[in-house]
Amino acid sequence: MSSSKVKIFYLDYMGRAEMIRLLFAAAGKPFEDIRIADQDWPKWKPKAPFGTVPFVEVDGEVYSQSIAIANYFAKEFGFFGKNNKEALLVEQMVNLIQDFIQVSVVIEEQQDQKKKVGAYLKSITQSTLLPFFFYSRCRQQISSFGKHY
Ligand SMILES: N[C@@H](CCC(=O)N[C@@H](CS)C(=O)NCC(=O)O)C(=O)O
Repeated sequence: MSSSKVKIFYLDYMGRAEMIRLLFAAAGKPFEDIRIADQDWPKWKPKAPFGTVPFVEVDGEVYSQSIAIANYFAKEFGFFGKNNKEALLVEQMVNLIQDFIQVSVVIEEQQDQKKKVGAYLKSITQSTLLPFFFYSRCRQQISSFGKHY
């Protein structure tokens, strides 16, 4: 891996590729950051193993699925914990972030502004994830105001 040539293919924003780019930055390893313009994506799609981005090329071989890619490089760079228990903690956070991504994708995919607001409201009132985080965040804020709250 140390001398591998790596290309990361994604669209021109952070999205699902950023954690892979960040792993390389944290490890101080070089990679080619290939950012595909939205309008060019249809032309690239057939080159992607599963028709999606991100995908990576490592020494001429192509691989897909953001989590599989990130886990692979995290292990290669020594960021996946020292034992299985630490790996569990790493994967726990990765899966939590995936849950947030799922919620945000549903909201962001709405083109209609009213539907977008509706999807947002639904996510904060009906999913368990966001209320849980808002609640713990609010509780943290409120308790920092002092003992009377
Ligand atoms: N499970 C896949 C999901 C990949 C995915 O849905 N990528 C989106 C961009 S975030 C995509 O390729 N959209 C374009 C398309 O499906 O044609 C992963 O984590 O890599």
